[in-house]
Amino acid sequence: MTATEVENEIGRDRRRKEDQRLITGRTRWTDNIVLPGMLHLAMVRSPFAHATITSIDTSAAKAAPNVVTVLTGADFGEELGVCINAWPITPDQVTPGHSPMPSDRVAFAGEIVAVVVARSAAEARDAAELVDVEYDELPAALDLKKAAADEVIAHPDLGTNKSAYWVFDSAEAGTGGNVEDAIAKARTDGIVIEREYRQQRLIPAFMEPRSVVVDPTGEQYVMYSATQIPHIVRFALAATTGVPESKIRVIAPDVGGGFGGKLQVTPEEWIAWAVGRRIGKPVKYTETRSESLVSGHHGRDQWQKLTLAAEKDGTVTGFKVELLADLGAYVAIVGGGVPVLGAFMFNSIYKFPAYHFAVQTVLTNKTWTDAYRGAGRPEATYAIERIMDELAVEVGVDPLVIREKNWIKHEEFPFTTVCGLEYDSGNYEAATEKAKEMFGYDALRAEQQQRREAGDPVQLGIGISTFTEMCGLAPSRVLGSLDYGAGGWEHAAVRMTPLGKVEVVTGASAHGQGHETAFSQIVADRLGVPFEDVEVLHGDTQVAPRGLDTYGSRSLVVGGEAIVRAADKVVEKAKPIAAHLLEASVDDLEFSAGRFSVRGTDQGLGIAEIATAVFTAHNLPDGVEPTLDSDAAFDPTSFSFPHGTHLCAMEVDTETGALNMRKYVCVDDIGTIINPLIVAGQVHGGLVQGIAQALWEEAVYDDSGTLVSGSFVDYLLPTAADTITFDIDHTTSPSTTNSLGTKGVGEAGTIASTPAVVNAVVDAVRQFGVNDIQMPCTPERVWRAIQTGGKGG
Ligand code: MCN
Repeated sequence: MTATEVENEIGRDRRRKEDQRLITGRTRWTDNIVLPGMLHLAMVRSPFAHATITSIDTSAAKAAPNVVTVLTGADFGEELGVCINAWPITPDQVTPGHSPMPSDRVAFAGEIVAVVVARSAAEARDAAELVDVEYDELPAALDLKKAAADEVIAHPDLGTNKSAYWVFDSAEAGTGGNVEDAIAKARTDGIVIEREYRQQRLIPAFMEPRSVVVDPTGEQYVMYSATQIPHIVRFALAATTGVPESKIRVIAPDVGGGFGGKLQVTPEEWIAWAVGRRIGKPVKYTETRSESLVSGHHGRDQWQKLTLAAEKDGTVTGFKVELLADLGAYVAIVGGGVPVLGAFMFNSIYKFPAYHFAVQTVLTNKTWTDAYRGAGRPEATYAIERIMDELAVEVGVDPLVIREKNWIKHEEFPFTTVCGLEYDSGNYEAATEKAKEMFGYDALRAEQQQRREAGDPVQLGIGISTFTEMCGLAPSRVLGSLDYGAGGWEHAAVRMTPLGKVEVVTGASAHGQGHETAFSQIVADRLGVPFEDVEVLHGDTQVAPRGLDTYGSRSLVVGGEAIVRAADKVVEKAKPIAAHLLEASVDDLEFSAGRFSVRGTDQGLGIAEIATAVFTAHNLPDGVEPTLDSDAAFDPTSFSFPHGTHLCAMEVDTETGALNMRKYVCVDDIGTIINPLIVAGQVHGGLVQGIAQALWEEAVYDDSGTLVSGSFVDYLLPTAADTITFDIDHTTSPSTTNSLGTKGVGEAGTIASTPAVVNAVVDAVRQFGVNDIQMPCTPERVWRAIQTGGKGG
């Protein structure tokens, strides 16, 4: 490999090194783990959304073949622990107690009431059917609006469903004006647009169901779990059970996706931990897909009431957002925090002079909600991008014109928004210009006009979404100011081995993002070593003891920068050794492409040779340690703010409501790109998830609180066959908050695409009086909206 190739690792299309083992079945998922004497667990779950447990008879199940025991919440008492809620968003938040296995009352259909321990998973499941639980059904709080009015109480002991009321007001915060004044002025002398949008409930659907193995037989308690957050799981177990962290090892082996859905210390993990400790043998639990859908946490589920005030020319003067957010039956680890994250994004890329945000989080008798890809930001982006289209209609201009009038100009960066966030860099003009060109915007608008005039049964809609998001979940101080339970730093270690290879240890815990490849590229670039010589270790609290895991598109901007810093320290450490071995002064050395050279001579030494010299330690300068490794933790001063412009062309058959996506263009600005191939994969996957919210996915409950869409027959998860080929490209405004200039990408596609698609659908049928269609925009909803002039959508 030449030095030029090494230098160009950043921005290079490397195939993912982890894929070989992931897609050829040569890895070991949690469910593949087999330990001597291991027992298997099956959960008995409530069929009722809300009921008192009057009795549990486990005798028949206990007598079933190869059943070791059956345990209920009462059998454990306090030993079972409680599920953690890490983020009360207000000091007076009403938070129901959350046992992993309640013994008195269930609060959602799917909640665990007993666990069967047997010699095989099949026998455990069969025996679970024999557990006889008597329930007294209670009225269930299911509808979000009715629950917010306390019509039926989800947890009778609390007396209310209202969990927390969290407000941000720019006038009070001193970041902007008074929104009520702006609205009042616009009512007399401008434009006021009021809309109510619904974010339906979604279910994170990962390829590998959740699975956990607990081994209590050694010196340490070892938990293997298909989790995004091994470090947080270890912390939670240690903090709540009194077992020191050193005695707990959590291993997330290769994990088959998470999308936020594995960002939880789950009841199943608590139960497996407690059962393993109680019986002193290794235990395994792997959920079925139906269990995953009903009891893994759900996402979104909001009503958004919006009031936008503007001058007659479309210059926005104020934006008021009132949310109802459904927490489900319990407050999950960041359940209440999701809408709070979103609060800072409703102003998106725009310069709003006044802003007011209020969210009421509400308890219901449905599965608890938490982060799902984007967490708060898709909701915010949807609201603002939908209502900006409405403003354009009111003013009578192209929706792009309204956006351009209100967005932050590229020369205005860094820009402090009405929420008090400082956006470090961006160029909305460049991304939009590029997207328009790729899309053939003017030609498609002309075709749309022709179809309208001709009364073509197939109409064309054009949807726009110009977005930004705050990701790279980090600045610990900012998270602290929001009372967020944990900090946001990330840790890395870089170690050179005796043979000159490199081990990188990261606290980020990949579950499909390709970190091993991208992080290898960073280190190969920084140390000038071949990409193949870098090994990335992660996902095991014994191997990587420090870390805060993967979510919020943070791994590259926070974890990647920690790696850069650790690698740079290794170079600094190697420098005096190189000078000593080369018999030169440190000041005369330069480091480039993996080699220390003495300026003005042809003398030099590769960093790999220095690593070997350090290992033998035969000839080191006095006082120098015989190791070539270092570590670093990074806590950025701000979030990262990727942005982009997405354009969607949608054909709508007005006679049937059938939709046909014709074109989708996205131009994202994620600063410096480490691996374009990985980024393309992230964008594609993200787009499909966002489009799925717009068109297909919805968790539906019946009147009794049963999840009707409890299988993939009814929960419409798209496949590649349901989507088109996306045209993706990038512009580059490097971030100034990390030395690589990168911004996160893991959620961008999901955040941006939902409003682009719904805007396209609404744009196609607006001439029938339609200004909203509830998601998912099924053909039936589209058809009804056309028939009723918007009322049936
Ligand atoms: N990357 C890059 N250049 C950039 C930005 C990112 O090369 N400018 C690369 C990174 O090096 C990394 C990947 O893209 O390999 C994603 O990076 P990042 O944006 O830092 O996101 P995280 O690694 O922190 O991943 C979390 C993010 C989130 S929040 C969800 S949800 C999500 C997602 O990643 N879930 C996923 N992508 C997923 N992809 C898969 N396959 N499975 C999931 O569950």
